[in-house]
Amino acid sequence: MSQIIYKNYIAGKFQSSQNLFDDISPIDGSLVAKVAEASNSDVDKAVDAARNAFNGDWSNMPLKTRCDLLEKVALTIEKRFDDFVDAEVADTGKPVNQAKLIDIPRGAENFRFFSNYIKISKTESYEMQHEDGSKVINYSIRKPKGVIAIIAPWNLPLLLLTWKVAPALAAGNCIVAKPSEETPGTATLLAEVVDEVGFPDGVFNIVHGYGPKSTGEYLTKHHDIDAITFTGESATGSEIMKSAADGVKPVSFELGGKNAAIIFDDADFDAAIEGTLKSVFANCGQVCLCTERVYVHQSIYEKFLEKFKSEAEKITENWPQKESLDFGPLISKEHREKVLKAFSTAITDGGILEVGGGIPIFDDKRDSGSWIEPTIFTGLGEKSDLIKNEVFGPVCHVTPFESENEVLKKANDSKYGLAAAIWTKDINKAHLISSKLNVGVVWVNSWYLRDLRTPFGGMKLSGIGREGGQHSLDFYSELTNVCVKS
Ligand code: NAD
Ligand code: 6OD
Repeated sequence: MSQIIYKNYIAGKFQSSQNLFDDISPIDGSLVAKVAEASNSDVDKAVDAARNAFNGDWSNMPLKTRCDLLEKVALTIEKRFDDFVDAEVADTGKPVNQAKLIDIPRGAENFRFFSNYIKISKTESYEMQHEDGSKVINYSIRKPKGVIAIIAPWNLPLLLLTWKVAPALAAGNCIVAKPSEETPGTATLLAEVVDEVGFPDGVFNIVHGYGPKSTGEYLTKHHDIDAITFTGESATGSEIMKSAADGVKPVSFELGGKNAAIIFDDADFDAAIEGTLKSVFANCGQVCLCTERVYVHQSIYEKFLEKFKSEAEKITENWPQKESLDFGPLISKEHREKVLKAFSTAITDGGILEVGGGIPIFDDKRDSGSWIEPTIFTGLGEKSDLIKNEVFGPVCHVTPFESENEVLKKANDSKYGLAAAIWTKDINKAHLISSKLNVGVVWVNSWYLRDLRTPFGGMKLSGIGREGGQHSLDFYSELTNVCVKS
């Protein structure tokens, strides 16, 4: 079979590059594809193409025509559903079932949702009276910002890329997007879809490459972009903010988390076990919303820990195509090194390894992949590294608590503020605790239930701004107020 090359998509054309880098499968370490690293001059061409398209066809296109194109993108992703699933699974190793149920349908839905949402979005208008008795009307007009630089991560590659691309395009912007170097596949397929659907050249550009001293850094420092939207690590967010500073470019950041789950003694026990297993181990713990700190009321702590451990031990690690697979590998061997380091630090700090902690042995090609065991720790103090720092792997620490005040204090004692899950049948308690948690998203008796109209994002090191519905449109547009005296 001939070697796949993932090319850049610039000004409506697929282009290779002098530098090709390897896209490696985390399943078995095999080569998935060669990827064309965009040079500085490729990024310049992409930004120029986006600027020309913005000044030309795109921002002047009637809203309905623009929205029809976005809807066609959703339909074409659905038409090529299996290609997208295969590419996402090859790059990430995630279970096929997960790619089929979450990643790819949500990738399509992001386009459909924003294509519809932009049509019902509103602006403000106010009436007042001038002192001379005449009427004054203020109204605001929404305008696209221009050229948006998009930097995306590897954990939910299509879902998180399109979560930014779709509202940016819907609002009338043109984009230059850099997917993660770990997961270039579905972004390249998305470029094929955009090409097939017939967008004007330059509206949508994909540039591949690394972050620091490569495509990502050059793009975010580019003088001719109008805003930067980024999802990834908090430390990378800090670097990108520095890149944005000289041009005072607006930034929208979805960053890391160290999310708590709080299980009260009146919770539906089985639902709390099932939900917490999902929130800790989904996508091999590589979702920014994953729970890494589990606080359980002391009256049910022993029972909870025993059941939680026995269910975690049943998690199966298999080839992605197998129905029985619950759990894929980590994204890379480098990332696995970081996760294993967090485990060894936890042990040095006095943590008790309750489940997992190592690398599974398969005696087949998967031993060359980046698999890891689902892992549970107990016994650590609140100041230890495992409780304080994001691991971004399939691991949590379980701690007993006695009172609401105590657990609130512990849950809030974090430099992050992304998400939390609360498990209780007492809805008044759920409302009260939710109002006191310093996070952007709280799930009550559930986890990762999404309504795309709601504000999504984090506080503190977890991000800047909110995305979703009106919040996305607010970032991707500027408002002009018009004051009319009659
Ligand atoms: P990362 O920060 O390493 O990389 C993300 C992207 O940034 C990649 O495309 C990378 O090439 C690029 N990049 C890196 N350095 C750059 C630089 N100096 N300038 C420009 N671009 C640069 O993140 P990751 O490892 O891909 O993703 C995992 C992290 O992302 C975790 O911390 C996770 O919590 C976070 N995350 C947050 C959310 C959220 O919604 N809050 C969602 C997904 C992931
Ligand atoms: O579901 C979403 O819209 C979203 N932004 C999820 C983020 C997941 C983080 O890994």
